[in-house]
Amino acid sequence: MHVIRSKGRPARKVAVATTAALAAGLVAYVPSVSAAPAAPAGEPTDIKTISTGWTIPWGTSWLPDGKSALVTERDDFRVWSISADGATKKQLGKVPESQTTGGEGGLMGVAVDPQWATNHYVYVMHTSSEGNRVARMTYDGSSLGGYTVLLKGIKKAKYHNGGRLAFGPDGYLYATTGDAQTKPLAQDKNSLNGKILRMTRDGKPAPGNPFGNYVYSLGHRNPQGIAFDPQGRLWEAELGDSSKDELNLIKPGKNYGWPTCEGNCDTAGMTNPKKTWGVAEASPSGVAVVDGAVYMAALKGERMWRIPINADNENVGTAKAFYVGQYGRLRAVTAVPGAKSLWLSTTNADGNGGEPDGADRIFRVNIG
Ligand SMILES: [Ca+2]
Repeated sequence: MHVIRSKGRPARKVAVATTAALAAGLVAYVPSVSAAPAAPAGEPTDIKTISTGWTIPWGTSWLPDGKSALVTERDDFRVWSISADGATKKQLGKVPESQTTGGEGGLMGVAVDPQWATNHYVYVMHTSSEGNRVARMTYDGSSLGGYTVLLKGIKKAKYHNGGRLAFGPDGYLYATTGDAQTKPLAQDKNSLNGKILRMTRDGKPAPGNPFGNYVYSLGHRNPQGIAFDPQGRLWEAELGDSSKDELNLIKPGKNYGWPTCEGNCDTAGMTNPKKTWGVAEASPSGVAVVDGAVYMAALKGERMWRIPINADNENVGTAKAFYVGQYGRLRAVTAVPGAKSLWLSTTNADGNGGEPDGADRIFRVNIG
């Protein structure tokens, strides 16, 4: 059974005392100037809105100089530039040959080339008429152009389109692809679906890939965020079906289980996740690594998870949730270059969130 993961969003929890309750002396009045308790070291200390007026901002990628970032909007295929302080927002253009899937497809991930200063390349993953594509464009600091298809023929579906892009420390581009609601594709090494792919800047399979094609890892249902830690390890968040979402540590050629396994299992040849969650408390999308932890944005779970990781072993620590129910569906989380900070964005203006166009926003979260 395909489970549509995002319906029935509960009402926001309102964290302020009512006037009536205050008047009745039922709750203590806490002056707004009082200091909040200090956050433990390495945890988020404060969050503030830096940009509003967005409609399903799906992907974020920083320019290497850290002065601005690119942000995609899923359903109108726009790419924006936004300054590091959030004050300046400029529409750069639309990604050509894009369309939605009436569900989760559209303009999804974006990755700025680490060598952008010399090649001006940016990469997007988007849905088109024949399926999902990875495409390369040029952005010279003022406008977006030069659309070149790097990889097409990734099957699309209403749901399970994957869609996130990231450059590895090896200089290759990684992309997550969903099973396009066709489960066996995830186990087919010759299919582009249900995979993490690894390719060159020109869209060729990267040298050293485990099966001699684009496939880097397999057995994924709807892999979402990917992020590398300072040790060069690749962490991935994945939407399970009806029971378990996953945080995986990705290694080349490994099989992450779907559809044989969802969450942990004992099947030979399948690699178990490092952490699982019930789908109501997660349904993850983006991930980022900052200061010894993976941060994972949750859609249905309406929270941001912090999962401690270790530099010298593959164990993960106890996950802790932040902002539960406060801001709605959280989609992208991105490390801010040169700072112990994150950008975090909502997608409440989609069919699942039910809020009007323009209702989404981007936050900056500082880490203590
Ligand atoms: Ca799995």
